[in-house]
Amino acid sequence: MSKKTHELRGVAHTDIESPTRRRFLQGSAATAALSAMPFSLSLLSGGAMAQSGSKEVISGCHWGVFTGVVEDGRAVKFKPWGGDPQPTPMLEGVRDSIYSASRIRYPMVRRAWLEQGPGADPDGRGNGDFVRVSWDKAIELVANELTRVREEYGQQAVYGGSYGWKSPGKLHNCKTLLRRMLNLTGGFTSSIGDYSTGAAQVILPYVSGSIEVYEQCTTYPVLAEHTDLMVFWGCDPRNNSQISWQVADHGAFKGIDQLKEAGVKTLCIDPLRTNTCDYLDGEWIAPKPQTDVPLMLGIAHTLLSEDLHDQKFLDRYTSGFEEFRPYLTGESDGQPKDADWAADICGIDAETIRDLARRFANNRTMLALGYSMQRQHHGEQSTWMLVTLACMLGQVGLPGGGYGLSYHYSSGGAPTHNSPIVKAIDDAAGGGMGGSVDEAGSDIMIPVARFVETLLNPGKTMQFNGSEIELPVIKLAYWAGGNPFAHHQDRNEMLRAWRELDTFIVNDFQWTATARHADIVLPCTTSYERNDIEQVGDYALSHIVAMRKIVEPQFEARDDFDIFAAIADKLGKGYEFTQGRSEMDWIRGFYEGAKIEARAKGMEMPVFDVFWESNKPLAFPLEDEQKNFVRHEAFRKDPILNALGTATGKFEIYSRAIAGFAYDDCPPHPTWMEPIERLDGPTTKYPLGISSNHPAGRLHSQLCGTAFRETYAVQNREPCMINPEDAEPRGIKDGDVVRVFNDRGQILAGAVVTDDIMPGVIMVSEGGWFDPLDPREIGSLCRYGDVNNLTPGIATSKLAQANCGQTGAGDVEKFTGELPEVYVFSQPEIITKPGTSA
Ligand SMILES: Nc1nc2c(c(=O)[nH]1)N[C@H]1C(S)=C(S)[C@@H](COP(=O)(O)OP(=O)(O)OC[C@H]3O[C@@H](n4cnc5c(=O)[nH]c(N)nc54)[C@H](O)[C@@H]3O)O[C@H]1N2
Ligand SMILES: Nc1nc2c(c(=O)[nH]1)N[C@H]1C(S)=C(S)[C@@H](COP(=O)(O)OP(=O)(O)OC[C@H]3O[C@@H](n4cnc5c(=O)[nH]c(N)nc54)[C@H](O)[C@@H]3O)O[C@H]1N2
Ligand SMILES: [Mo]
Repeated sequence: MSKKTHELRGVAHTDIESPTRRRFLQGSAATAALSAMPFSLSLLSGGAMAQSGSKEVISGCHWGVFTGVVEDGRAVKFKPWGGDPQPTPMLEGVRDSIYSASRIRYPMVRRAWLEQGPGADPDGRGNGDFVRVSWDKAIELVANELTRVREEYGQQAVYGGSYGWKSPGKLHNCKTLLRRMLNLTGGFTSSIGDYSTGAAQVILPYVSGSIEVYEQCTTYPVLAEHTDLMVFWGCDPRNNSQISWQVADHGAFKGIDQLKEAGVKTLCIDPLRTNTCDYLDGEWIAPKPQTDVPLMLGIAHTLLSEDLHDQKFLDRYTSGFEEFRPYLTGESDGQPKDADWAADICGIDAETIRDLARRFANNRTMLALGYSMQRQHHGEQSTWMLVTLACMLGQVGLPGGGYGLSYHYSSGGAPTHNSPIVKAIDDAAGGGMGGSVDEAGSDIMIPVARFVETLLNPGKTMQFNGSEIELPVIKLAYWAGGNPFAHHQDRNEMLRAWRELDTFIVNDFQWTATARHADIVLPCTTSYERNDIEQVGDYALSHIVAMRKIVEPQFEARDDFDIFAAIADKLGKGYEFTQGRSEMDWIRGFYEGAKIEARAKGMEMPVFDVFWESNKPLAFPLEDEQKNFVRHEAFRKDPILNALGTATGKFEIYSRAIAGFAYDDCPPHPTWMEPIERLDGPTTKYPLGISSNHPAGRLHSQLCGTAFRETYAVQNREPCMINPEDAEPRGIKDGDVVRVFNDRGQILAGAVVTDDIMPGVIMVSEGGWFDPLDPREIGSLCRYGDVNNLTPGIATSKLAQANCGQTGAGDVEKFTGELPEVYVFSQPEIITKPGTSA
């Protein structure tokens, strides 16, 4: 173990943590019998209050732990926490989100809806014609409308699926709070799955027995010690682990440094030269997007034909290779999936493909896969084929070998600390800390990315993962903590579908396109205007952090908790919603629960008030077992005792269950099927592949409305990466405004001409705010650059019904017309002529 690795171990990286307390926590872990030993405040207090009028408050957010510097009631700076190995520059945008021009100030109702009732002038949505109302009025409108829709159409007509990344925090989880309110007041239609791993999380239980995508990978310290070849396959931890679902620990940055230090050879298979590739001086291999399955098959074919595959592993730990083999060799369909065949499709030459197979087999190789490849038409196949490839290599369960599915996500691979789990408020459907079991729950769930299809096809039957769903009639949708007018594909199809709704209600703190397309808009607080509690690191669980309020709520913003409590109260369920507890009662309760669990693990956490006042995250120890975690090691050691959760207890390269569904778009073993469109696809009309990666300077659409946008926007438009080979013939120069288009839609964007993207592909990040030139016109030009005007709204397959955000083709031209002003980052104003919406 190198010295560096040793120093990085555990909690030793923080200069803010009190060494005394650290030793205490670690010591107590060793000697389970310590009784509660209160810490003296002097040991812990962080000097939160400086001179009058100025204070420093520690808190946490998706972007990490930080200190809010407050002067005269205003947050003037968010300083990164000293214990953060690599703070993200986005923190400055996070602070600005409190004060940005796009902040929603008051409850607002769309004029046509208010004056003429639900469903009025549905194509006027998005035209900016809102009327300010009082909170009392707004709550009453929402409560009455919920009642009306449930009475007229049934509870399923209320959609509360409300997907989105909201803000972290165990209490102010607006998505859970929305469901809590809806459950208590009469039920609703909910959603299942997510946009992130919609395909992988459905297929993996058949393949490896669990969803895997959100589970721990072999840790970075193990990789640094044992891995010869690290393959980042559409996987960019240095971009994507800037944020976490909980509070980011940024452990992936430390991990990447460990790889660098150890001199691990890295290979990046990606249409883009990624940040991770650059930083590690990695070898860059750029296949055409959406053709990784052929590339993987070409490698697999080489392994088999050169006898480099591990037959013993396949025999002992997998089932179904014999059913897959004839497909691979071409015996079953006359087409060997060899390197030459693969080269024609993916654009990597055959000799390179054969060489990859040999290098993978002759080295300790870790295949780290991102999620983009399964966010594509037939996206189930890439994940399945990657696991198959790893099984053929036979290194699964060995230190530093096999595959990992979350190295890029929330710092997967950062070792897990010995920490209790802090519980959270629940949706009241199943009892727990709130609610009673007899309340009506959500009995209909639709796959999350099929909401638009549902609106357009009520009553239709849909296949989903071996079952049939009858799509409900939906008349009211309520969103809190998500931005569907950014995250969902095929914006214009979505606009058509939205016209089916009587009522669309949104809680948010900023005027996103989603809020602009709502009928009732309720302004919520940012998480910097309320108190909460959260864990640091989704995988690392290194600390518990008090998310302390930094400033008072702006304008008339209210906490989602209070908003939903008020609606529940109007509907006679106020007490059931709050349980009579205040914000701090709930937070204290969650902490106390964790304290009990910690005690069972032999650790004594400080009493709540001491923790809360300390103004410091509470650190938990890291033990060797977790530090040296190797994924699937137990299964490899004893595949009977530690059988996988699949039908056969082994990795399934052929699935009888999937064969039983007989889906034409999801065969029973990994298979290459052409997507509806791709770069150089046989039936693709447009010349360029469109990628829509997760943005380097945002969390999806979050922060797009802040000053941080200026660090990357081009003439105030979303950047569009394009290779010089594609830019030159089109007369496009770096910094030009371009129009990107296909048959589904059109957007403006700002050209970034660069060799970091392969020829034939352009990249516009997801999450740019939708800003239609004429909101009434479907197909109108988006002024800012919402890439989901261009992506297809189709499902990956009947198995997962997941989204295909990373599928698409189109073209680009230099924009020569008069450049329209971008409206979407300011307060709404009436975009069509006044009066036309009324
Ligand atoms: N083309 C394409 N599309 C994609 C993707 C892609 O790769 N390509 N990726 C997909 C993926 S993986 C995801 S996860 C989705 C992300 O889609 P979303 O999760 O919908 O995106 P966010 O921008 O995070 O939206 C969160 C919203 O919640 C609001 N919010 C934050 N905190 C609070 C709060 O406390 N209360 C309330 N009421 N609101 C709050 C924010 O202001 C913001 O408007 O996008 C998907 N869409
Ligand atoms: N900074 C930042 N980090 C984030 C997020 C964010 O919005 N901003 N979002 C978070 C969320 S919710 C999620 S789900 C994850 C998403 O994690 P991912 O889905 O893995 O992220 P993407 O950015 O879509 O794609 C990752 C890489 O895949 C490459 N890629 C795209 N298409 C292909 C392909 O066909 N083949 C190959 N080989 N590579 C391809 C892209 O060029 C990119 O480098 O990220 C998380 N992290
Ligand atoms: Mo995601």
